[in-house]
Amino acid sequence: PHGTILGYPRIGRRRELKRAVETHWAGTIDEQELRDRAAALRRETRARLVSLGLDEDSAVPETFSYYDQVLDAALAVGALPERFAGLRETDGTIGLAAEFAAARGDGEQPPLEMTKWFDTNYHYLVPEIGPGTVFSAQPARYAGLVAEAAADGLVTRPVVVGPVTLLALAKPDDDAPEGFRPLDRLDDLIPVYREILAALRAAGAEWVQLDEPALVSETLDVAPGEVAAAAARAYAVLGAAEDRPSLLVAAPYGAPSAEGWEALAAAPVEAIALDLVRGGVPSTADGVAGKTIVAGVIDARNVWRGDLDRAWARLDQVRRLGAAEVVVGTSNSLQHVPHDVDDEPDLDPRLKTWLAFADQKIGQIAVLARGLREGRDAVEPEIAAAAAALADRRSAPGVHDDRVRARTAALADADFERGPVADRVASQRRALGLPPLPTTTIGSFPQTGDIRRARAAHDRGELGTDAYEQVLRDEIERVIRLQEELGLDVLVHGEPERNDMVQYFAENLDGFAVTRNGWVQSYGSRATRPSILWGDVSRPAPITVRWTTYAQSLTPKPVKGMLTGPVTILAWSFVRDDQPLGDTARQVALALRDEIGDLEDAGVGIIQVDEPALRELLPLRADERDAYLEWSVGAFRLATADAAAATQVHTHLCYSEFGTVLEAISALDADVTSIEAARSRDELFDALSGYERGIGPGVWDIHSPRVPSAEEIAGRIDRAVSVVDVDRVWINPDCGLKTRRYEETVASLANLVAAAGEARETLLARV
Ligand code: THG
Ligand code: ZN
Repeated sequence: PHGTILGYPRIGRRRELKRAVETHWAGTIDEQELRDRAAALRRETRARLVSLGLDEDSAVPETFSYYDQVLDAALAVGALPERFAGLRETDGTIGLAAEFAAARGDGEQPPLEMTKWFDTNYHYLVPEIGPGTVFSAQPARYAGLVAEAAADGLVTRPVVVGPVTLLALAKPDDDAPEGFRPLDRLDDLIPVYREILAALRAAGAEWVQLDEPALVSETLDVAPGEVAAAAARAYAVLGAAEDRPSLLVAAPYGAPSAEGWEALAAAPVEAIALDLVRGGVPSTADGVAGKTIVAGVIDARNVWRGDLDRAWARLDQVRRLGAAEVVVGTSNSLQHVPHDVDDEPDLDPRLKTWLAFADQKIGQIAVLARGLREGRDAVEPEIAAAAAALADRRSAPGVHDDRVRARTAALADADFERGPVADRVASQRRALGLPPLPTTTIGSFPQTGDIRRARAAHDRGELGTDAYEQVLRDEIERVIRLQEELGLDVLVHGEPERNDMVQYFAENLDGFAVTRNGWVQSYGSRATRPSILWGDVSRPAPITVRWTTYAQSLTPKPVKGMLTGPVTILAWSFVRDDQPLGDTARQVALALRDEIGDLEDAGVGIIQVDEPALRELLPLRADERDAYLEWSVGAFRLATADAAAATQVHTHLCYSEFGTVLEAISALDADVTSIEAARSRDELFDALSGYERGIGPGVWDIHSPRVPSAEEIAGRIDRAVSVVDVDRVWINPDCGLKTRRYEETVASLANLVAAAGEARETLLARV
């Protein structure tokens, strides 16, 4: 083909897959019905991609997954952890029951760990591989898709996470000895991939795409040189296989390391896909001359209408590399952007002309592909239209706001500094009078069907604002009473007024737009609608103050004010690409700084500024990390530094790999940090030893419906106080409770409070 994309959203334009999967989990539809609905969704998707211009053979990728593409690859090579072995089908194959159990846990069996996929907001399941893992090819999940498309007369290109990335992302299983690395199993894995390739060819695939983003990352446990060497080995063997489709190896999310590029160029594969938005055009290397380069010039990480003139220039540069053929492509899979701008009736029409979601990006690909086929002249009008939209955006009101710019320009170092920690600890102890091992939650309480329905009715104009707000106040009162009954020490209002912790702020700040159908998969069946940050940011009016003060009016116990931090607001939005991220972050930080001032004026003594995404935005390349940490930590400090010494500033971080950002976490200068621990406890405790601020390592994994026993929680508390000074330890779940049900919430929090109470008594007995 002349143009292609590396992947497409699989959740469905109206989240059809979510509905199907979740009703199956609820037992409402059986497996066959789920499979039928998924097949219908795939057919519709393929037809759409063809109609958008991906109408050549192998231009349409098969990137469907019921849950996660990394899990799919692990299961396709037979790497199902032993604890789920009983869920294999009678013939030994791994079906949907085992797949969903691995993804979500099953009774007493914990699921695979989940962590973020490179520097995106997508989360994958971490394969567990040990010396004893028995690899066996189970290609049916991919071959079935190809056959299904072939039956409709279309040759599609299956996409599989490549063997090197699969092992580089895996973790050693429980039986692995110290020092074992999953990548040590590469030679055992390669023949299994060879079998999968043969099966795909037999099913009718002419091309297979193997995704190897490990080649661009410097944040993995394996060094770039080793990743490159592994790729050289793997693709030498796979390339030499006789019975296989043509191979496209993709290196999305950045530039491959120098060694990685050499290895790819020299490998006996037919095509290489490069991310030419994040990475530059590499220099010519041995082997390029015989290959096709899929030039990823259309940005699949943001929602801006691309600059086609610049994209064309890039294509020209790639052509000078001397490859046999150049195909226009996306920088990476479109799974990280929403489906279609035309599904957004509420967006400002002018803003819409600046945007491109997945379908519009495919339109851009189709234009450039036509240019490659027929010459640039044939597509000159489209290139000019893209340039005109960009020019309009640059000059639009709101994109530059002089008042906002004057404020950021006037910032001085002192604006980023809070007073000495010792003074803060003393003032807060006096002001708050909390017990040792204080208990709290992260902020959100379960969002009940009643709240969701009320919000939806309010959005449709069927429920008046007064009535809607009364629903919210009733819920806040219920949540406060519940926390009082449970005996928690620091209460929250539960955030019933928030649909999403970023979108809520985006709706209340100038410079942002929100979408109606702009869903992007976050993990499994869950998705978010990232906001679009298009202009200079300011806060027209206080946002959270009235909800927090209402909650505080109901109880003598302290109620935490809850804000989302500047880095997370950026990380979970589509950000503007016309100024440095650090500049945008400071604008958001100043808006939050004003909100904190207003909360303090209203008498709120504890304010949490969540930064769950701090780790998430960490650049994949080591040489970009210091600059990132500088602006991100700076933005958090700018938001919080004006708080009085007696005001206790909390923050919350999600996800593992605490160790890699521990220094940055200290530099945030928050008084208390709560952090996810459940899925990677050992690493966290190793990193925490001797930590010198307040810390709440999560003692309840809220990502699973399991209710932890008080004994289990007590064990975790023991562990925490054994590595951190007891005065600094807080007892909390490891994330917000929004997605849990009340049933599990009440039972788990009761156990958490009981375990904290016992730990306090043991401590008192000890002194
Ligand atoms: N908000 C935003 N981005 C996020 C998170 C968030 N990215 C990372 C992390 N949290 C991902 N976790 C989740 C957890 C739950 C859901 C989505 C992402 C979720 N979504 C609802 C669903 O899919 O049904 C829809 C929520 C809604 O109605 O807005 O449950 O918290 N921005
Ligand atoms: Zn969290």
